[in-house]
Amino acid sequence: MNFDPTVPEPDHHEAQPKQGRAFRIGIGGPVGSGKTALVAALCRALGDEIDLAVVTNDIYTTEDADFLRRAGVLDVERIEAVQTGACPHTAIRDDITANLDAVERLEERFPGLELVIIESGGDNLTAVFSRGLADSQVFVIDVAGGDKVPRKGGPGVTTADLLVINKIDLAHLVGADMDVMTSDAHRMRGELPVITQSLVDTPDAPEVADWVRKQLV
Ligand SMILES: Nc1nc2c(ncn2[C@@H]2O[C@H](COP(=O)(O)OP(=O)(O)O)[C@@H](O)[C@H]2O)c(=O)[nH]1
Ligand SMILES: [Mg+2]
Repeated sequence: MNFDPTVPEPDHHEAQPKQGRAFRIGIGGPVGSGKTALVAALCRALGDEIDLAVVTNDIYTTEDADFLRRAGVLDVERIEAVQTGACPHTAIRDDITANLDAVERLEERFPGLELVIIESGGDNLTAVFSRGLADSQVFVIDVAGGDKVPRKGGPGVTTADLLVINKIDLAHLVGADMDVMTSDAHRMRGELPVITQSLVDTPDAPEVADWVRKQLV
């Protein structure tokens, strides 16, 4: 089969008009790269200034939603969990109704809602959000996967509105060369932004929080 992982699958949904509803930011990336930790960081950093809520996507459980509820970063009423079944990719790309329903429940519950952060279940480098679900998307990879990951490409790395290279505190332990990783990332992405961070060193993800603020103006 002639499968090219750098070419995104077709998007069957149109971008939605943004007036009169909360802005939606999708956070995708491989399992374990730090998506839930980033969501928690953004809730801490932005929760007091932005009326926000979160949708998590998990394959069989509500683990990410449970983690966020336990972490106490957001009122539990502001967290909705979607269970995606075997293919987490489908729920953010092809059949997005469960996610749109979750967003709608949050908007009904909080009429002034300004931002919904949607965390994908995450499978691999090919998972990206439909533009019908996310207005803007962040792709999170980590250094533990090795410094080759950005140059492997895939639509998440090449097309996401923001690429986050997370866990840079671990770079020296896994022998990942940050210069190689960031220069490859910039080469693959052209003008699109790249942020490197460690949620251990900067638990409130200040640079990503600033990027989110700019999305909302
Ligand atoms: N050392 C280090 N660990 C991190 C960082 N960010 C997240 N983690 C840890 O990585 C693991 C996976 O994170 P999680 O947010 O659950 O990943 P997800 O599967 O992408 O949602 C957790 O144990 C986090 O505490 C980081 O910047 N540095
Ligand atoms: Mg997660």
